[in-house]
Amino acid sequence: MEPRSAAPLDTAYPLTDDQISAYRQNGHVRLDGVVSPDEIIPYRDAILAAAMAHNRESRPLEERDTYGKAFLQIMNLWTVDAIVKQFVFAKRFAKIAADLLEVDSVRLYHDQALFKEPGGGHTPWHQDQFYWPLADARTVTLWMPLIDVSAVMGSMSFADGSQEDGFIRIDNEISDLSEAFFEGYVRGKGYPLTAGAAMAAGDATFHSGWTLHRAPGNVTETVREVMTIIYLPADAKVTEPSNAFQKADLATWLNSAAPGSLAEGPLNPVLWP
Ligand SMILES: O=C(O)CCC(=O)C(=O)O
Repeated sequence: MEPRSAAPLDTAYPLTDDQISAYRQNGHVRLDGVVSPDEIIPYRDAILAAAMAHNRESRPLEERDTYGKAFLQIMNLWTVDAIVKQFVFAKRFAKIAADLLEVDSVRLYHDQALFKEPGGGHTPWHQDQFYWPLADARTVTLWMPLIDVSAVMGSMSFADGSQEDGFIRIDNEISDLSEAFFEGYVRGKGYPLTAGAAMAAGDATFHSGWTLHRAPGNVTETVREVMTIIYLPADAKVTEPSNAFQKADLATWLNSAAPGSLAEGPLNPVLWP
């Protein structure tokens, strides 16, 4: 078999001031062509193979709850495959994250493949940082389709500016309840919505940990293959967990770091510079 290889993603993707201020204002920004169609092919193959090898969900869609129907979620694939590691550690992505967060240095929180299956359900409104035991609002997720996706495959929608509200509600994990609550909340606040749109493989959205977001179900016959990477400022600190999810994340992703100490552990290398 040919040894696998992929071109390093280390060249810069310079951001304009407008892109950085759009992110600061709206809590998300879309960046096209972060990875070229040629560059992404070997990475897509590696992420797909690793995700399928490590997926532990085998129940039919109709036996899962709303969260389970939304996507297959396979975490920290950088730890199981060298090509996936090269993707997750790409300096191009980490520099974009540092520029958007307006910090000098970022580290990894974790990665996740999020594959919305054919017939997969909607991703309810939620805030990511509800799950994270972090004392720092400056977090950002790269969300990148590995194949071209149309709007009806489940591309992301955002409530512009909602990141400013921070922690909105204590008991609001991704569920029918979070969908109902945040739908009313977003309407009540009058946030403009950025609707999900078609994206090419290698385009990306970046959203802040407190930005409200959701995605529609996948009505096509094709799996929506998406890879995500979550970045923290290198000096981000851990906070006392405020729910059971944060407690679990602290142990799983942050090496049970003590509240008040740096959010760092063997799984949280500095990726930029
Ligand atoms: O891919 C999805 O449907 C949701 C993704 C998401 O919530 C995230 O990346 O924070």
